[in-house]
Amino acid sequence: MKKILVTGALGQIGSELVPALRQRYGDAQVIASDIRMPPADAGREEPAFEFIDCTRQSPLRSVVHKHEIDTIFHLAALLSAVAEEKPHVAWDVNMGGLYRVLEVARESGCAVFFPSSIGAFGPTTPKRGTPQDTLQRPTTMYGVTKAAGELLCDYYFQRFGIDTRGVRFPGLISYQAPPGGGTTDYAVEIFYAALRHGRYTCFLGPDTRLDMMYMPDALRAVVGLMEADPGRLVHRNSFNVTAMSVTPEEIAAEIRRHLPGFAIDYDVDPVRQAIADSWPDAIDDRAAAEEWGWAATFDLAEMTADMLAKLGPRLGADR
Ligand code: NAD
Ligand code: AKB
Repeated sequence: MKKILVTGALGQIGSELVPALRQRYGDAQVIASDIRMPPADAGREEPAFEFIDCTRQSPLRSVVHKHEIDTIFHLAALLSAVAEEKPHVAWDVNMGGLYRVLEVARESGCAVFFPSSIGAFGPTTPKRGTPQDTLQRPTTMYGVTKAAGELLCDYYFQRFGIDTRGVRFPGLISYQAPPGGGTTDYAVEIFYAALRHGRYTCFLGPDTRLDMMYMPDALRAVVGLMEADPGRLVHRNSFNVTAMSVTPEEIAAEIRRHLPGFAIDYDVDPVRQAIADSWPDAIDDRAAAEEWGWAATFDLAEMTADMLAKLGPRLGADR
């Protein structure tokens, strides 16, 4: 039976991955952790939570021993836009945290899931049909830590036999928790703004094309890869995965099919636009399909319909 630790569990992915893992493996099998404490809202009890700063090895080690953890889903990180504001902190958290997680995994024999990103690519990477194995010269601190993290995970597998696995996620779209300060956050904000105000001012230009994925597909990717037969995995770390390649104009047009009055305008943030321009337009995820059966289920139309249907009542309930 798996015993799982999730770091960065209160973020956009963790707040949905933890319940999904608990549903699959049992509540007692999944320990959530973060450098923040869970919100103290009545009626929502966190069954198993540990406060962990992932840059500190001894608390990590103690929690892994205390709960006899055998698998770590290491989500704690600073995202691309925040990392450009605080590059030194991003290096400490993204690289220092991963290194310490891998060291504890080496000591205890844990498997590790590490999410890389389309941010691990750079302006010299082929932009369309970006191959699984290709040129990676990222020009952001986030991308530097993701590309180095992919290599470090490969190293721990090859040198120490640690079962490291990972995907390169595109921008993730979800309605449970807000995004944490990335370049693709607009693709979540646009739905909140559409439902609350009927309009949205986008910080990326109208034709900025990036890969995106709806959260249910992202959760399936994590579980699918971690449960895959290791004998079939050629790449192990940093599999390209995607579900759609879209622009702000295209998402806005799809929202308008449900909310005809929705309006979008643009106030481009040069920092986030430069980051987006350095990333691919559309990545090729055939290696993930061939090696562990990956296939996305939500396209732009299906994701938009589901987002609006699920988010609407939640925002209504908040008001
Ligand atoms: P997020 O910013 O929403 O959450 C990150 C969490 O890490 C936060 O809850 C934060 O409190 C926690 N954290 C920060 N510093 C910490 C520390 N020192 N110790 C412990 N916890 C700390 O991020 P997310 O969107 O949930 O992303 C999770 C992972 O997936 C990250 O590695 C991110 O790079 C990667 N990823 C995310 C996306 C996306 O679109 N969300 C896309 C590609 C890759
Ligand atoms: C970000 O924009 O930083 C993340 C990512 C694609 O890695 N959403």
